[in-house]
Amino acid sequence: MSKYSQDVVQILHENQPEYVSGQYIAEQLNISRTSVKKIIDQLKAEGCEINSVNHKGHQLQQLADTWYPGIVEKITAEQGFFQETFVYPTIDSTQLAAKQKLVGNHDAILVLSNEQTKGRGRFNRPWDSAKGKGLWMSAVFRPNVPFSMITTFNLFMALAIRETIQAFSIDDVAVKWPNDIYIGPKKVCGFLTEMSANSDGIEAVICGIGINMNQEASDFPQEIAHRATSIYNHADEKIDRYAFLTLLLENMKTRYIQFLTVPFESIREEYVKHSNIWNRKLKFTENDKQFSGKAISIDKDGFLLVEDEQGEKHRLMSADIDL
Ligand code: BTX
Repeated sequence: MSKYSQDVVQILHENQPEYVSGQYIAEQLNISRTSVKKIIDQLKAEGCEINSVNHKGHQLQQLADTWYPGIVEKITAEQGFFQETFVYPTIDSTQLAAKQKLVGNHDAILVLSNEQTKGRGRFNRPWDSAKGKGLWMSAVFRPNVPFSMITTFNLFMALAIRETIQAFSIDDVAVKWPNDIYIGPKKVCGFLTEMSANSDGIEAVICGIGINMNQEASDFPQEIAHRATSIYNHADEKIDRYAFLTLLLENMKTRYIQFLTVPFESIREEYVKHSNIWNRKLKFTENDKQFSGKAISIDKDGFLLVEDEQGEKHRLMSADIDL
């Protein structure tokens, strides 16, 4: 891959939907027109749809299913929230990378990878993160808030993620408290919030988000195929990963500011309305304990109130729920 291919793709992207001449690109990058032609051929080979017309030039129609760092950085720069952005073609886990990056600075950081080889959910469970199919990302926030507020962070982020997926899905998208987003009976996204703290207080909150964007049903490993879905399965067309990322980051920023400025109480009704756990029998696993029951409500601190089959009440901060 030529070291100029990132620049070429950025020029084409900035000028979309216009045609850009090979001559113009060559001049901008101080390379030959033959080199430009080779790079354009490479970009087409990796999946970019580019119209090349004699005497007109090259018109980008669609980017390949990958993250081009320059384009991601442009999105984050325009948005002005994350000071540092790291983009990888492949990595073990964006969550591990984010935890390493946050040491020694105070920045808000975004880590994205086109593929994860060791994506992890809660309790170290594997998270399937196929190459080019989803959004595998970790975001580091630096809230200056008391420990007690952190329990609700996840709930604000849940709404940001839900409304972004809903903007691309024909079918209803719901939050499954506390860590998943569902379309119908299947999981389309899992996310988790971890915290790094020292004796002075919270150092960082690291939010890891895995969203199935463009998988076909047959792309999922057999173990999860019956309970995983992608947004594409509920949309008319392939999800444009850059449009999706732009909206997600905007929604996360808005919900983050809300998290800092208003109590969970102000979004509780909205959260409850978009949750899929009401009026049904559920199986809960909390630590090693299992019981069946029903969800009654979410309290002002974001804890789930549950009544088990014996009529006993529980107040859960986190749990696994089988629908
Ligand atoms: P979780 O523990 O609630 O969910 C993990 C469970 O979800 C797995 O045990 C499996 O049954 C199922 N699962 C695994 N992969 C998928 C998938 N692609 N789609 C649907 N279901 C699946 C939820 O954990 C939190 C997941 C966070 C993942 C992100 S990706 C970016 C960041 N990096 C990283 O390593 N983790 C986070």
